[in-house]
Amino acid sequence: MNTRISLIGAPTDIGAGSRGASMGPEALRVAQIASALEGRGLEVLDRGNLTGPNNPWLPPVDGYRHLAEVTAWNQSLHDAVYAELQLGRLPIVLGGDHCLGIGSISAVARHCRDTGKKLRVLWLDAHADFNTNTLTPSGNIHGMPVACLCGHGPQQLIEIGGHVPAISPKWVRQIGIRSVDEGEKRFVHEQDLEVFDMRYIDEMGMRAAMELALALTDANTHLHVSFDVDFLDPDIAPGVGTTVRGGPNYREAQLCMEMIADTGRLASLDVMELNPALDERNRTALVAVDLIESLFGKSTLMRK
Ligand code: HAR
Ligand code: MN
Ligand code: MN
Ligand code: MN
Repeated sequence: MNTRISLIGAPTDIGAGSRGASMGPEALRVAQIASALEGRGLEVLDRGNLTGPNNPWLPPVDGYRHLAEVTAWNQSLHDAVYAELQLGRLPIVLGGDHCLGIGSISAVARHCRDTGKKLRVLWLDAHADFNTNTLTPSGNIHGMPVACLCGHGPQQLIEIGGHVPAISPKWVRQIGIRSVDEGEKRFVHEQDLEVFDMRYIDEMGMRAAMELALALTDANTHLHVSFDVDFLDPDIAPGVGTTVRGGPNYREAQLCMEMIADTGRLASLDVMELNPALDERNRTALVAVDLIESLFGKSTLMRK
């Protein structure tokens, strides 16, 4: 695995339904994300924070809230992530709300096109984030990034990576899903997204879910993890804007991360939706950092 890490802060809540994810990058730094990764033997460069428009907190227009501002943040994040990949580094995006997955993953997809890599996106989330402006109940663009990446969204968001669609739904595996809106559900089925929802994990276990989610990855696969912190059960991760009960517990989440680490193919990561304004003594940031250590190979026993 690439041992040269770049941290990119994207301090905004421009796509979210509550304010506070803009403080996510600093909370992850306070939880010592950099030294935790250095403790894994990785070289860590903290590139600091991107800047972008403030959150004007306006109602939706044509089914989108803050489309112009969301576009500006994602364009800037795309450029930053793409630059790190071109330098041969492994970008970790410190979000920020999950609308930023558009900029991050469209840059990753562009890099994969440049280098002839196959892309696999693991979307760890309570939500499918597959809404469009006609399906959305809220207009919040953090509920739309997967649809935008697959080419269903406004022109300015779907074309950020220079190729429409940025990705195919076939490249995506969603894990931990337990809150999907009615219209969104139909669209998920229609587009044939592969979803390992909580019902699947309850019945088959995290191990079976991850074996399938990681199936058919090989030495030529770029593995991108988009980690929405609300993936986790709110008992261990209360500091997010949209908690949904019944998520993976601590051990299930650890196993998920450890199985990804075992592939050795992790090449880019988003850490999204952490909301310090809703957290308790930074404990959600701390559990996120703990899990990220596992994602980079820290396991309980000396496996290798
Ligand atoms: N599905 C709802 C909506 O679109 C809630 C989306 C909440 N999204 C996130 N990201 N927190 O996963 O409005
Ligand atoms: Mn590369
Ligand atoms: Mn999300
Ligand atoms: Mn979510």
